[in-house]
Amino acid sequence: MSCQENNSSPMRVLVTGGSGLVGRAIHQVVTEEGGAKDGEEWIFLSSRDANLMNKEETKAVFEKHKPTHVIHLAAMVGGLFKNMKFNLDFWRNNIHINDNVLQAAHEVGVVKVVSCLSTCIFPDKTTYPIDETMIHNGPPHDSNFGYAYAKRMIDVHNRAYFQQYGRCYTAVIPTNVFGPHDNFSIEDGHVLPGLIHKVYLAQKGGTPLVVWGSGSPRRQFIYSLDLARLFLWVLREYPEVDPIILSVGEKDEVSIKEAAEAVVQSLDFKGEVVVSFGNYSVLSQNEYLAL
Ligand code: GFB
Repeated sequence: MSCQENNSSPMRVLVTGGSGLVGRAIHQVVTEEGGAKDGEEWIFLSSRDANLMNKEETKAVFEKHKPTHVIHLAAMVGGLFKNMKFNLDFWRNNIHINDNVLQAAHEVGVVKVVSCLSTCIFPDKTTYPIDETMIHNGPPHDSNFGYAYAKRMIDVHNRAYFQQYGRCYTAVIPTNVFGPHDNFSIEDGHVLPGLIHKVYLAQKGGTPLVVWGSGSPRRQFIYSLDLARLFLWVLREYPEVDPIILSVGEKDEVSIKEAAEAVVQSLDFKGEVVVSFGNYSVLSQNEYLAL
């Protein structure tokens, strides 16, 4: 579905989730790498500016800034284990945020929105290679169904805004993102910042590094600044409503064990490395093997 935005004046871009991992990377590309064009205005929102789960606050912040374009990153996010504990919160909070943001954008006349999905929204049982047409083809993995279904619904919003109002609202599907300003919480964060934090503690305490699980699950990782540059391309050039996958090539997929080895090497960790099922109490060994 190709859409055409009608806007010739310089963009005023509002970035929701502007203080997060991807938001700060976009800020860096825009301010330090000449990513912004002359006359453009970029506004980076953080949770202090508005509670996007609240419809009135969302509407007010959009009316205040009157953006022409939006990069929508704000979301409740977390690593696998936080997802497993709070599926209901991931579903409800993200559904509210997305509905409020997209409707406020529509009401103030935003001509283009680029929202952020995630490769974890794809069906659990699928064929490879995966492409963008497959996101609704079956249930997502059970571990994060709340987050995955909420993110999938952005695609439903986008298609419906196009069908009913001709809006050019689209989405990108990045793979696992890492980079500066990540969430380094061991309990709630993603695997790379979690491992970096754990290596730091193991180095300080002279204790072993414990890598959770079997180490064999495979992931693709994209650096936040690379993703930020791709976001700008999508905002300026990508003319479709259908989402677009932003990932590394399949040959760049790594196992969790290889990811842990890379962290160990980069931080020059000389201690013992243990791959363990036992260290995260919510999971049995069989459940772990499914992740
Ligand atoms: O980044 P992560 O938490 O999330 O990675 P997902 C989980 C994998 O890394 C599992 C292993 O196989 C874990 O057993 N792992 C090993 C660790 N050590 C650690 C550690 O110290 N911390 C963590 N967190 N994992 C999330 C989705 O999936 O990815 C979200 O749940 C979102 O919805 C996000 O899409 C991108 O890659 O499994």
